[in-house]
Amino acid sequence: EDGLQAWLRYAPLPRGHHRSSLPSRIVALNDSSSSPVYTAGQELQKGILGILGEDLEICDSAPAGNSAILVGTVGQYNKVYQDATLHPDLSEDGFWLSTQGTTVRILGQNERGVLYGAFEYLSMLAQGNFSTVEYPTNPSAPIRWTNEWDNMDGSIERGFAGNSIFFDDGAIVANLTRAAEYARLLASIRVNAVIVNNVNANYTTLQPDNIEGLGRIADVFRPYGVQLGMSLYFASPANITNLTTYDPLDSRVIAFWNDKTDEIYQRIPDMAGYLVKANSEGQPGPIQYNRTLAQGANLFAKALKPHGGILMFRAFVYDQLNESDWKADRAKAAVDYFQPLDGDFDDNVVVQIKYGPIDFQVREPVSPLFANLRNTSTAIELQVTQEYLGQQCHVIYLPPLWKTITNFDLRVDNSTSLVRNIMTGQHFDRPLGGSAGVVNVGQNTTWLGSHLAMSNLYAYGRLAWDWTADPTEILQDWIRLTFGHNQQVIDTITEMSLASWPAYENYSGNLGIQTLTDILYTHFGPNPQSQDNNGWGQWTRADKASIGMDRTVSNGTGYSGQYPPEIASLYEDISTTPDDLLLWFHHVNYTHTLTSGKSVIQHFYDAHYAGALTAHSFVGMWESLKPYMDTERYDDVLFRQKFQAGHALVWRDAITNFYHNLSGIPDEAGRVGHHPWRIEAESMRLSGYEIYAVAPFETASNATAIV
Ligand code: BDP
Repeated sequence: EDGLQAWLRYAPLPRGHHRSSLPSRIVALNDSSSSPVYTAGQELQKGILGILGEDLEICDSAPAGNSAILVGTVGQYNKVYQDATLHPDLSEDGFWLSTQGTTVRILGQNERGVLYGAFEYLSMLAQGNFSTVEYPTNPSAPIRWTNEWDNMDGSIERGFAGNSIFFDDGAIVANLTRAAEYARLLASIRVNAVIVNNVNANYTTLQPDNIEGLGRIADVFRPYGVQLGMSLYFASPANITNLTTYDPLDSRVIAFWNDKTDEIYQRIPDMAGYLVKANSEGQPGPIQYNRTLAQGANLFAKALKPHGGILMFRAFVYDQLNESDWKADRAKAAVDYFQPLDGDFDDNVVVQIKYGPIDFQVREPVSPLFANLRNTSTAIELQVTQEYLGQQCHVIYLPPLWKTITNFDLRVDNSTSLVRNIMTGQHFDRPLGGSAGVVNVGQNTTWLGSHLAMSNLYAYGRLAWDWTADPTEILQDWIRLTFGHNQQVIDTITEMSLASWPAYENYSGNLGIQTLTDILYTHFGPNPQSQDNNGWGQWTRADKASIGMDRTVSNGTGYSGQYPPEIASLYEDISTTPDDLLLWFHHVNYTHTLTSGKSVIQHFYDAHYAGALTAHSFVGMWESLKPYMDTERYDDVLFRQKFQAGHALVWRDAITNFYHNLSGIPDEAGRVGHHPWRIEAESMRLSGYEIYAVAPFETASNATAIV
């Protein structure tokens, strides 16, 4: 149980679940090994052997209505069974699943859909569900992608599970077994494309041998119906040709990208498209040439168009800010840059928008850009990798966070306009839309560096397919598939998971102040003062008496005015701003009273203690599962839970001490700064260790540690 099989373990179904009559064979209507229909047959065979111990043969035809699991597209099915006139209501990638006694039919709108249906059936079997069903299911959106921030040298930006499974030393790795295994996992959750290299891209990706290497990745993805996409470095023409420009309107630059794109499609005819980060965090872009972001995006969109490719263009564009300019607000940047360009993007451009206006913080309001682009296709960008959220060393089940965003009603034109309907293209009737999850899997056998973190990847795919799905049901499917059927295991992991995001918010940054993490580099431990005096525009604006960023139109940066009127007035008014976003929108005294009746500072103290206590309780909860768990995963998770419990204390004390020192306001419960029972490492008799002063001071008690 090293985690490699994730939720596709096909563990034997415990006794008591078995059902007597099973279909007696598998009929796969395409026997070419690169076909997802062929893969579906293989996967069913392997899964049923594991789950039920039956070794079914695979054949390519059988009389209709026979005892068989039949897999194929609707087209293939109706061709073979000429009397059949089955036309389930399917859209692209959708499938129809029918289980009637020993006749099971899994028909896809396309081959990828067939494989999705096979995985759905296997998931039912693995969970002991033998019910009779017959239904079609279709995706919420065509774009259900992951982004991997893998560098060509094999490192991964914000990856916490070892080096890349795709790249090493400037090239594509020779052994792509893990890449194929990853595609299998993704197909089982209906993710249909992967951007394999970092948004902070490198022009070397475009060298002929690397295109060939990317072609090899696409080859191992293909049997799983997963398409490959790639990130581009905007200034590439000026790096790999003798051009001295990368101006998107220069005909030589246009020719370069057209030719390069043709070359790539020659090797990878089904390439999904490109992802471009331009004019952001030092990346070059069209603005260097006084061209608009839309002109920059359309350069690639036009090159992709003849091949059916999609250009994902990131809305994460902002400038370094001058901290002394109190009206400067990075949260406003995306709307400022993109709203004036609405309607200027080609039809195969999708603007990829992070869920909040800043950057994957523990709590952010919805990015107002979703309400500001009516004539542009959009997709939401989420992070499965927990960059600001504990980096897989803290357990956080993310779907409840995602749901606060996707279920949010932006009230465009004063009527219902849920983010999930905007980003899927439905609301503004756009041809494209969907989601990109930044996953950053690595070579670690657990994929993400932590067994429990995989619930987030599983849930990402399930939600991308259906944003109305329930996070708890998804979670419990994942638990059964990953850890088995024991009710205590299911209940305990559910309880931990559902308590996890609120706990992390409590001890890392609450009331909308953002994750008070080290903002300048690691994004990991507490470092509240790094939030101010930096050009990155993530500011607490805390002083001796008050805290929070006034983003109102009347007194602040004007950010709240970027929302449609009903939402703008909700946030403009301190009395209607929800407490959990109070400090995002308003600058208040520490003594300001929340709707709970507590002061802001007392809430800070209490929440940090409560959050740390919850994190501590996870250790005991996990220990209670020891009798029902394999040692390998039990030990691995226990180690992480103990780390989290300790790190939550570091967080608690760092943040409470910091604001206690700054405000001088005592904790009503007398806890902050008083831990008489604590034994400091530096007070012990030391041999082989030295005491050293820690900076920032509040990350260690007494500002000292041992080394
Ligand atoms: C920031 C990450 C950085 C990414 C950037 C992005 O720290 O590594 O390159 O976002 O999304 O949060 O482009």
